[in-house]
Amino acid sequence: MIDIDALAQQFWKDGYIVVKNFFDSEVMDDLNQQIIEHFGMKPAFEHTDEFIEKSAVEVVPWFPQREGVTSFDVIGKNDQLNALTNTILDNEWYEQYAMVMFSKKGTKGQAWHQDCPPTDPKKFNMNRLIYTMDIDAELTGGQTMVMPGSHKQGLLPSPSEAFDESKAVTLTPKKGDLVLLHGHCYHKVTEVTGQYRVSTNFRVAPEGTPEDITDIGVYRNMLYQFSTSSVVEERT
Ligand SMILES: O=C(O)CCC(=O)C(=O)O
Ligand SMILES: [Fe+2]
Repeated sequence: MIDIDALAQQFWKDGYIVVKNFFDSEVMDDLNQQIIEHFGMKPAFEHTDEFIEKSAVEVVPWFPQREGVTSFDVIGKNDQLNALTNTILDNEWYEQYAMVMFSKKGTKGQAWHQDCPPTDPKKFNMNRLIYTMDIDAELTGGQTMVMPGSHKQGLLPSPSEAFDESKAVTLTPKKGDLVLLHGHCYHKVTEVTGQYRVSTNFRVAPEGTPEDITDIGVYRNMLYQFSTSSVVEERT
Protein backbone atom coordinates (compact mmCIF):
# COMPACT_ATOMS: atom_id res chain seq x y z
CA MET A 1 0.00 0.00 0.00
CA ILE A 2 1.16 3.50 -0.70
CA ASP A 3 0.86 6.31 1.84
CA ILE A 4 -1.19 8.78 -0.16
CA ASP A 5 -1.03 11.62 2.37
CA ALA A 6 2.74 11.39 2.74
CA LEU A 7 3.18 11.30 -1.05
CA ALA A 8 0.91 14.32 -1.50
CA GLN A 9 2.92 16.26 1.08
CA GLN A 10 6.13 15.33 -0.65
CA PHE A 11 4.70 16.41 -4.00
CA TRP A 12 3.91 19.87 -2.66
CA LYS A 13 7.33 20.18 -1.04
CA ASP A 14 9.48 18.99 -3.96
CA GLY A 15 7.25 19.51 -7.02
CA TYR A 16 7.50 15.84 -7.94
CA ILE A 17 7.25 12.31 -6.54
CA VAL A 18 8.34 8.88 -7.72
CA VAL A 19 6.28 5.80 -6.85
CA LYS A 20 8.11 2.60 -7.70
CA ASN A 21 6.26 -0.43 -9.16
CA PHE A 22 2.94 1.37 -9.35
CA PHE A 23 1.62 -0.38 -12.47
CA ASP A 24 1.37 -4.02 -13.40
CA SER A 25 4.32 -5.18 -15.46
CA GLU A 26 2.19 -7.06 -18.01
CA VAL A 27 0.03 -4.01 -18.68
CA MET A 28 3.23 -2.00 -19.23
CA ASP A 29 4.59 -4.58 -21.69
CA ASP A 30 1.35 -4.52 -23.62
CA LEU A 31 1.25 -0.73 -23.86
CA ASN A 32 4.93 -0.52 -24.75
CA GLN A 33 4.40 -2.98 -27.58
CA GLN A 34 1.55 -0.87 -28.96
CA ILE A 35 3.69 2.25 -28.73
CA ILE A 36 6.51 0.65 -30.69
CA GLU A 37 4.06 -0.61 -33.31
CA HIS A 38 2.63 2.89 -33.66
CA PHE A 39 5.95 4.69 -34.04
CA GLY A 40 8.27 2.24 -35.71
CA MET A 41 11.84 3.14 -34.87
CA LYS A 42 12.37 6.24 -37.00
CA PRO A 43 9.31 8.49 -36.80
CA ALA A 44 9.59 11.91 -38.39
CA PHE A 45 9.71 14.89 -36.10
CA GLU A 46 6.58 16.99 -35.93
CA HIS A 47 8.10 20.20 -34.66
CA THR A 48 9.76 22.87 -36.78
CA ASP A 49 13.53 22.89 -37.22
CA GLU A 50 13.69 26.22 -35.42
CA PHE A 51 12.04 24.76 -32.32
CA ILE A 52 14.24 21.68 -32.28
CA GLU A 53 17.36 23.80 -32.78
CA LYS A 54 16.56 26.35 -30.07
CA SER A 55 14.87 24.16 -27.48
CA ALA A 56 16.87 21.01 -27.88
CA VAL A 57 13.61 19.06 -27.72
CA GLU A 58 13.54 16.03 -29.97
CA VAL A 59 10.41 14.19 -29.00
CA VAL A 60 7.57 12.89 -31.17
CA PRO A 61 4.15 12.99 -29.45
CA TRP A 62 1.21 10.62 -29.98
CA PHE A 63 -2.29 11.10 -28.51
CA PRO A 64 -3.75 7.56 -28.73
CA GLN A 65 -7.18 8.44 -27.33
CA ARG A 66 -7.71 11.04 -30.07
CA GLU A 67 -7.41 8.19 -32.57
CA GLY A 68 -9.93 6.02 -30.77
CA VAL A 69 -7.27 3.76 -29.23
CA THR A 70 -8.77 2.64 -25.92
CA SER A 71 -6.04 0.39 -24.50
CA PHE A 72 -4.47 3.27 -22.57
CA ASP A 73 -7.74 4.00 -20.74
CA VAL A 74 -6.89 1.49 -17.97
CA ILE A 75 -4.29 3.94 -16.69
CA GLY A 76 -6.72 6.84 -16.50
CA LYS A 77 -9.18 4.58 -14.65
CA ASN A 78 -6.64 3.34 -12.10
CA ASP A 79 -8.26 3.88 -8.67
CA GLN A 80 -5.03 4.37 -6.79
CA LEU A 81 -3.74 6.87 -9.33
CA ASN A 82 -6.95 8.84 -9.10
CA ALA A 83 -6.99 8.68 -5.28
CA LEU A 84 -3.48 10.11 -5.24
CA THR A 85 -4.48 12.78 -7.76
CA ASN A 86 -7.55 13.65 -5.66
CA THR A 87 -5.48 14.14 -2.53
CA ILE A 88 -2.85 16.27 -4.27
CA LEU A 89 -5.35 18.42 -6.19
CA ASP A 90 -8.02 18.59 -3.50
CA ASN A 91 -10.62 16.64 -5.53
CA GLU A 92 -10.93 19.45 -8.08
CA TRP A 93 -9.20 18.57 -11.30
CA TYR A 94 -9.83 17.35 -14.80
CA GLU A 95 -8.07 15.11 -17.31
CA GLN A 96 -6.24 16.99 -20.04
CA TYR A 97 -5.02 14.23 -22.35
CA ALA A 98 -2.83 11.17 -22.60
CA MET A 99 0.34 11.83 -24.58
CA VAL A 100 2.97 9.28 -25.49
CA MET A 101 6.43 10.78 -26.08
CA PHE A 102 8.90 8.91 -28.27
CA SER A 103 12.59 9.72 -28.73
CA LYS A 104 14.86 7.84 -31.04
CA LYS A 105 18.48 6.93 -30.51
CA GLY A 106 21.00 9.77 -30.53
CA THR A 107 18.44 12.50 -29.88
CA LYS A 108 18.99 15.22 -27.31
CA GLY A 109 16.03 14.56 -25.02
CA GLN A 110 14.61 17.83 -23.70
CA ALA A 111 16.34 20.95 -22.41
CA TRP A 112 15.45 22.44 -19.02
CA HIS A 113 11.91 23.74 -19.16
CA GLN A 114 8.64 24.44 -17.40
CA ASP A 115 5.55 23.11 -19.16
CA CYS A 116 3.77 26.43 -18.69
CA PRO A 117 4.68 29.89 -17.36
CA PRO A 118 4.36 30.05 -13.53
CA THR A 119 2.17 33.14 -13.64
CA ASP A 120 -0.46 31.87 -11.19
CA PRO A 121 0.43 29.16 -8.61
CA LYS A 122 -3.13 27.78 -8.88
CA LYS A 123 -2.99 27.24 -12.64
CA PHE A 124 -0.70 24.51 -13.86
CA ASN A 125 -0.61 21.08 -15.44
CA MET A 126 0.33 18.02 -13.44
CA ASN A 127 2.21 15.36 -15.37
CA ARG A 128 1.29 11.82 -14.41
CA LEU A 129 4.14 10.01 -16.11
CA ILE A 130 3.96 6.30 -16.76
CA TYR A 131 7.07 4.42 -17.82
CA THR A 132 6.38 1.33 -19.92
CA MET A 133 10.08 0.51 -20.23
CA ASP A 134 13.16 0.78 -18.03
CA ILE A 135 15.02 4.08 -18.29
CA ASP A 136 18.61 3.35 -17.47
CA ALA A 137 21.81 5.41 -17.51
CA GLU A 138 23.79 2.80 -19.45
CA LEU A 139 21.17 1.11 -21.60
CA THR A 140 18.83 3.89 -22.73
CA GLY A 141 19.96 7.27 -21.41
CA GLY A 142 17.01 9.68 -21.49
CA GLN A 143 16.86 10.11 -17.74
CA THR A 144 14.45 12.65 -16.34
CA MET A 145 16.05 15.41 -14.28
CA VAL A 146 14.12 17.59 -11.85
CA MET A 147 14.96 20.56 -9.66
CA PRO A 148 13.39 19.96 -6.22
CA GLY A 149 11.23 22.84 -4.97
CA SER A 150 11.51 24.83 -8.21
CA HIS A 151 7.72 24.86 -8.72
CA LYS A 152 7.73 27.62 -6.06
CA GLN A 153 10.66 29.57 -7.50
CA GLY A 154 9.07 31.42 -10.41
CA LEU A 155 10.41 31.51 -13.93
CA LEU A 156 13.21 29.17 -14.99
CA PRO A 157 16.43 31.26 -15.02
CA SER A 158 17.31 32.78 -18.41
CA PRO A 159 20.77 32.08 -19.94
CA SER A 160 22.31 35.11 -18.18
CA GLU A 161 20.77 34.32 -14.78
CA ALA A 162 22.43 32.05 -12.22
CA PHE A 163 21.20 28.46 -12.38
CA ASP A 164 22.69 26.00 -9.92
CA GLU A 165 22.30 22.63 -11.62
CA SER A 166 24.17 20.88 -8.80
CA LYS A 167 20.88 20.62 -6.86
CA ALA A 168 19.13 18.73 -9.66
CA VAL A 169 17.98 15.16 -9.04
CA THR A 170 18.32 12.54 -11.78
CA LEU A 171 15.49 10.02 -11.97
CA THR A 172 15.95 6.58 -13.47
CA PRO A 173 12.37 5.31 -13.75
CA LYS A 174 11.86 1.62 -14.30
CA LYS A 175 8.99 -0.15 -16.07
CA GLY A 176 5.81 0.34 -14.02
CA ASP A 177 7.05 3.36 -12.05
CA LEU A 178 4.90 6.45 -11.72
CA VAL A 179 6.28 9.99 -11.60
CA LEU A 180 4.05 12.92 -10.74
CA LEU A 181 5.56 16.23 -11.78
CA HIS A 182 4.23 19.77 -11.30
CA GLY A 183 4.30 21.70 -14.61
CA HIS A 184 6.05 24.66 -12.93
CA CYS A 185 8.86 22.42 -11.63
CA TYR A 186 12.03 22.78 -13.74
CA HIS A 187 12.75 19.53 -15.57
CA LYS A 188 14.70 18.08 -18.49
CA VAL A 189 15.41 14.79 -20.24
CA THR A 190 19.00 13.75 -20.94
CA GLU A 191 20.32 12.48 -24.26
CA VAL A 192 18.88 9.21 -25.54
CA THR A 193 21.77 6.83 -26.06
CA GLY A 194 19.89 3.53 -26.43
CA GLN A 195 17.58 2.33 -29.24
CA TYR A 196 14.66 4.48 -28.17
CA ARG A 197 12.95 6.03 -25.18
CA VAL A 198 9.27 6.20 -24.39
CA SER A 199 7.23 7.84 -21.64
CA THR A 200 3.47 8.35 -21.42
CA ASN A 201 1.88 11.33 -19.74
CA PHE A 202 -1.68 11.32 -18.36
CA ARG A 203 -1.83 15.06 -17.90
CA VAL A 204 -4.34 16.60 -15.52
CA ALA A 205 -4.90 20.12 -14.20
CA PRO A 206 -6.71 21.76 -11.28
CA GLU A 207 -10.24 23.00 -12.06
CA GLY A 208 -10.02 26.55 -13.38
CA THR A 209 -6.83 25.91 -15.33
CA PRO A 210 -7.25 26.75 -19.04
CA GLU A 211 -7.18 23.67 -21.26
CA ASP A 212 -4.36 25.14 -23.31
CA ILE A 213 -2.19 25.90 -20.27
CA THR A 214 0.78 24.05 -21.81
CA ASP A 215 0.58 25.89 -25.14
CA ILE A 216 3.47 28.12 -24.09
CA GLY A 217 6.53 26.31 -22.76
CA VAL A 218 9.28 28.07 -20.83
CA TYR A 219 12.88 27.36 -21.88
CA ARG A 220 15.99 29.12 -20.63
CA ASN A 221 16.39 30.92 -23.97
CA MET A 222 12.77 31.49 -24.99
CA LEU A 223 9.04 31.20 -24.44
CA TYR A 224 7.71 28.96 -27.20
CA GLN A 225 4.11 28.68 -28.38
CA PHE A 226 3.26 25.25 -29.75
CA SER A 227 -0.07 26.12 -31.43
CA THR A 228 1.58 28.72 -33.66
CA SER A 229 5.03 27.07 -33.76
CA SER A 230 6.60 30.37 -32.81
CA VAL A 231 9.03 31.91 -30.36
CA VAL A 232 6.91 34.42 -28.45
CA GLU A 233 9.80 35.77 -26.40
CA GLU A 234 13.56 35.50 -26.72
CA ARG A 235 15.30 35.28 -23.33
CA THR A 236 18.85 36.44 -22.81
O1 LIG B 1 9.39 12.07 -20.39
C1 LIG B 1 9.65 12.52 -19.29
O2 LIG B 1 10.22 11.84 -18.42
C2 LIG B 1 9.28 13.95 -18.97
C3 LIG B 1 8.60 14.60 -20.12
C4 LIG B 1 8.13 16.02 -19.90
O3 LIG B 1 8.86 16.95 -20.01
C5 LIG B 1 6.72 16.26 -19.55
O4 LIG B 1 5.97 15.29 -19.44
O5 LIG B 1 6.34 17.44 -19.41
FE1 LIG C 1 7.85 18.87 -19.63
